[in-house]
Amino acid sequence: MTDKLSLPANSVMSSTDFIYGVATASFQIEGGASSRLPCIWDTFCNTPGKVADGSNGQVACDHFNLWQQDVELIDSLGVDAYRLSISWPRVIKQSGELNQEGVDYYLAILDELKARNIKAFVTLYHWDLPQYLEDNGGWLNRETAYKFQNYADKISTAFGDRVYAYATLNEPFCSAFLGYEAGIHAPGIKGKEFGKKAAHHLLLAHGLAMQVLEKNSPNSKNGIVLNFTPCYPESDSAADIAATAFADDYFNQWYIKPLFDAQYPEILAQLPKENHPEIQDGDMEIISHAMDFLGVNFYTRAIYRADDKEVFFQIDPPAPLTDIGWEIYPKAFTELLVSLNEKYSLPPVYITENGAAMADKLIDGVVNDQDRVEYYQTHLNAVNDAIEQGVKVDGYFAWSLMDNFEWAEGYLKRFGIVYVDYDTQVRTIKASGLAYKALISNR
Ligand code: GCO
Repeated sequence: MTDKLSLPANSVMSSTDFIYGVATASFQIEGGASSRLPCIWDTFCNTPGKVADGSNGQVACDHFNLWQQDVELIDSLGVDAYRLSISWPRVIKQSGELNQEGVDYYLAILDELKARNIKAFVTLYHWDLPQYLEDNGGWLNRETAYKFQNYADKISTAFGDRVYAYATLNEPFCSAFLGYEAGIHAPGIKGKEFGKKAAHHLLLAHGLAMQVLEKNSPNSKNGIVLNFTPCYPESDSAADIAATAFADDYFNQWYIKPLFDAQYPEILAQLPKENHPEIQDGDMEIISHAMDFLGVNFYTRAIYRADDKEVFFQIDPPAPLTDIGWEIYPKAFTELLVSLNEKYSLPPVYITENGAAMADKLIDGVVNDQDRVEYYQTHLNAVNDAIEQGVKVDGYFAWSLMDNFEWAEGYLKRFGIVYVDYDTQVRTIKASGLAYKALISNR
């Protein structure tokens, strides 16, 4: 085990041009729920049995009130950039007009970041869909894509030149599959006939938002953030390999291929008609709008075997596991980046999330999370390996700045490089945070 993070001196990642940042999302940290409209995660949290610890986002890390000290904390880590998301129900009224109070909240944060020379990476949609839109069908309703375009249009106009990079969506796979097919994330809808429909409207929303971002914010870098869980076969058998390729198309390529190739993976033809997305003329052209960057989130891989009933079956991940049960397998990170670079003509890539939940203990004011330091070291190495194999990666964001509301896991899983005591809201930089800070300042 090491308590330091380091990279070779001649690595691109050791240059001051390489952007290091920390990431958060509005619903996971803000709280301040009474000064915004309800979102689908409020409703989901209020449904018994949906969130492991029965918690919600009413207070979270109270970042709504503590944002000034949190920006100071971010600055104290010496990072180049901060990735945050905007709460749609905080900034847009049900009428579709801006809610100036909500906008002012973010303007103050963005101005403070600018004053401290920290680049703002703004995500427009990190899963907190206004509940009134869900009541109207949510992402199963094509209309929601146009509502998103209106939101993107208004907010990017209001933000002016304060934003370094805009991501339209965070992880449309999670919104579509976990939210509308597996039903384990908000809005908790379950059924194979829904997932790809929701995905299509999300991707359409992305393309429509790219149009207005390009117009309103031509100087920012505009793109999307996708998550990937690379798929590996359990054995070398032809059946396992074929099943794994299907899973990869279903979970991963489904969200990237339309962006670069203007089409869905070929497995579309194998899906029952009732599960197909509703594609209208011109949609794929809108979806494949050119982007300035691709954001890649990576945590783990998945292993599959062939299954007679379901095509593929995901086996339990082998050790070593993080505290959330995800296998630690950094090699998949390198292989993912290299394979995406081979398959698609990628714009520059930012690693917009990478990190680990660990069973942290605050002892005498210290969190000695050497396991997380080790995770970061091996994954930074993996990104470096991909760069050496020709992938253009321009930055890396640790997920997360601080412990926060981990969706269906509530507050039970800690991903931060800063520890949060939820009773007192005291923040304590963990050993991993100190190591990250040293890595950045020693460049
Ligand atoms: C994500 C999510 C984060 C999660 C993290 C760990 O974008 O997947 O953005 O919100 O907290 O991934 O599960």
